[in-house]
Amino acid sequence: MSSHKRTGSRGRALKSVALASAAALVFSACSEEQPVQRGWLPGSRDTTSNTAEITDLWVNSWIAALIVGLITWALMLWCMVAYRRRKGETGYPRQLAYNVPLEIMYTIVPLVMVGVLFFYTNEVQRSVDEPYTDPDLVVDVRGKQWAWDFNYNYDGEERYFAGVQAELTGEEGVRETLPTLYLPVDQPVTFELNARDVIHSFWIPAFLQKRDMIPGRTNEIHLTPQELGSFDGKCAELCGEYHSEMLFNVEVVTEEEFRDYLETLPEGQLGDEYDRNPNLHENVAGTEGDD
Ligand SMILES: [Cu+2]
Repeated sequence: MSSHKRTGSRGRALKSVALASAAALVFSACSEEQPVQRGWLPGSRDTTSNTAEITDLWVNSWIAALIVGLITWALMLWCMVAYRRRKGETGYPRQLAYNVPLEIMYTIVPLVMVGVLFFYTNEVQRSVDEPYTDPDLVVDVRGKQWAWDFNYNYDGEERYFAGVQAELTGEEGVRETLPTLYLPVDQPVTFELNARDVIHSFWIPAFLQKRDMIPGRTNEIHLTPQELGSFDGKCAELCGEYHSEMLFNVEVVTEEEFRDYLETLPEGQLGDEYDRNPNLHENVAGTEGDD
């Protein structure tokens, strides 16, 4: 949402919306390194192939919520003013019970609203989660207490990066020591999200997507980075004592730079053998019937 309009003194409700959004901004920890800021959302519409759709879903949900809010506040105010106690009135006002049309109305209307939200959420989610049939790049991301391993498979070439936990000393320059995920711009990538020990969550705020990493199970994210630049990544699931230090950098670079970077990495992959329970994947996969 690019602008934040306030209409007059529409009171506490708007104020709390503003407060909530300010809090959301603070908690989403937008750093000064983020290339673009636009209102309440990090990144831009074009940061990845999915960010436009997700932005629209978010903004339109807010607009819908605001319209419902305005109607509700107006009705409440109208009741308070029109049916206030007048001078000389005593006792209770006329009591009303079992108004069937009214009850049907306030059952149906919220159902319709939930239905509409469900419909659009489902549309966007299906579109965003549509898997790539043959992505140029597959990154098997392994979350571990409290760092990240990145296994790259690019055109059949396998390379790996073994992440070491950052030491957050409060000094300058720690950012450079964080594990860094490199991605080539404009190339579809499938992230295979795995956890080595406990549940983690893979989150690049500017990409507007976040997904849990669960031991023994592989979740996926499919996207195409569309803008060059540096982004912040982090674990978004409380995973132990140093959860807050489970950070990483994301560098979206040109294809050439990406190839050069891959050359600097050792060949091979860091697979299940480094998991806390190396057999978990097979066992869980076996019971679920996927690979
Ligand atoms: Cu974690």
